[in-house]
Amino acid sequence: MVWLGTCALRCFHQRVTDQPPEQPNRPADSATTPVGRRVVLGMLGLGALGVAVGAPLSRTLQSVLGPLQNNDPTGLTTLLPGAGGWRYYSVTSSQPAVTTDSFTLRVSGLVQRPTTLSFDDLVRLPQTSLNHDFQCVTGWRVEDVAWKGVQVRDVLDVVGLAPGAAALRFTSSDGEYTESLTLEQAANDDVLVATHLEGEVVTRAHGGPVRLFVAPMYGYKSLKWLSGIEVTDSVLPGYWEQRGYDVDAYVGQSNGRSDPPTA
Ligand SMILES: Nc1nc2c(c(=O)[nH]1)N[C@H]1C(S)=C(S)[C@@H](COP(=O)(O)O)O[C@H]1N2
Ligand SMILES: [Mo]
Repeated sequence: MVWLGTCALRCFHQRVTDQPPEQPNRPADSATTPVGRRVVLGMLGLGALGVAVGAPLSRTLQSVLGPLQNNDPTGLTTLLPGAGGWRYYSVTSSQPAVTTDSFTLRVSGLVQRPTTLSFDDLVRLPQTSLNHDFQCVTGWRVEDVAWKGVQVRDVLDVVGLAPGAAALRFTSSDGEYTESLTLEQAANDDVLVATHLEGEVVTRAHGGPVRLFVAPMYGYKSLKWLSGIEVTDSVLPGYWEQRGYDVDAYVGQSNGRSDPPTA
């Protein structure tokens, strides 16, 4: 079983790196789906193993998997401890250390008033709370997560759109990860600059103090450690989208997957 779990991560690694970066948006058939059924089954096996044998072997497994951590381009390194099904993802090996005091969000590009917002500025804008499942494209889901933050469209109201504005490019203080949305997608009620998760300021591991939450789409759209929103004239594919995942990432209607709708 240990072997199975390790293999699953390796297979996942290989499957993803096999995606030619020069072919974004490849249709996801069984041969090219970024994350295949075998991998999901393997991951289930890994999870079940932890449950079946308890902590000591999990720790052993962790030390076996440790060396993979910085090499796994999926960023999947560990299950977040005690976190109800959440996995920890980062494509970088270190986590940005941003606090509510040091946090800034630069909103720029095709806007009338380029602006830098602090954490307190965000808290003073209209607040939106909602409960919604979080679904990763590799198959795991955390149900009924309590989110709070500012709707992206309320942030855009602060800066005002300039002529030609059509899309948003999000950047992370990890210096690597990027995401994108059309303005139309970003205008939905359930697309948040999230400051709170389950009633607390978003933790560092979850991309805090401020991350994106794009409720209708797969988890990779919900960029962690948000540091910038640039208004652009067209959609610039994000980190995983340059590696074969769909730009329009609606749950159950993209990436060749048929997950039941999130709620
Ligand atoms: N900056 C950054 N944001 C990211 C990622 C990442 O690797 N780096 N991974 C994405 C993916 S694939 C998922 S499923 C979620 C995971 O969020 P979590 O680490 O809070 O579980 O974050 C998304 N946002
Ligand atoms: Mo994900």
